[in-house]
Amino acid sequence: MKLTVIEYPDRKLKEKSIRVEKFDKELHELLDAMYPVMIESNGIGLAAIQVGYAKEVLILNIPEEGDEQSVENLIEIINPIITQKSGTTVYQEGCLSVPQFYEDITRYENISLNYQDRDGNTKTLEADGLLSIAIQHEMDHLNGILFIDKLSYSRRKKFEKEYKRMQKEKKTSRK
Ligand code: QAP
Ligand code: CO
Repeated sequence: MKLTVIEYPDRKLKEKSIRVEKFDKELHELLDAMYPVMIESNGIGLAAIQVGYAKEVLILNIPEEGDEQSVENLIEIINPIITQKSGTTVYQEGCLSVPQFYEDITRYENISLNYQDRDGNTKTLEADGLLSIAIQHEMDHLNGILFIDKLSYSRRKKFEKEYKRMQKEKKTSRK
């Protein structure tokens, strides 16, 4: 299974993902293929829709001290539901599907969620800090929402202008 990251403004990213019902080999192959794509693109989170699969699947790998990522910290989350949320926090977010652009986004500071692992076992998780932000960012992808959709009108305009200029630069620098 060869996967590539879909980039804005691809309309696929607006699709709403569907609950996973079968915890089978196909799901495991998707999860196994998503991990190297995330690591090789220097990501800390990736939702299945970003590689073209509209399923409620996301993976996270929050770096430790020294920005090191370890497979031991890989979290695979399927069919997540937030059960509690509190506080607010602001973080300069980015997204593998919106390369080279970062903006401050407000999220809940603490969340609790229920989800399933790759074998369908029900799990609960309490998250704060970067993990909490990353989960909320990836769960937005499951609803077809990108972090740039949360910007004010003027910031969004600034983004569209910068992003278009960057796409043009990319094209002309391609050999
Ligand atoms: C989502 O984002 C996230 O533009 C994961 O050139 C964002 O992994 C979670 C990335 C903020 C928590 C806080 C973005 C890599 C990676 C880029 C990512 C880029 C290279 C984004
Ligand atoms: Co993203």
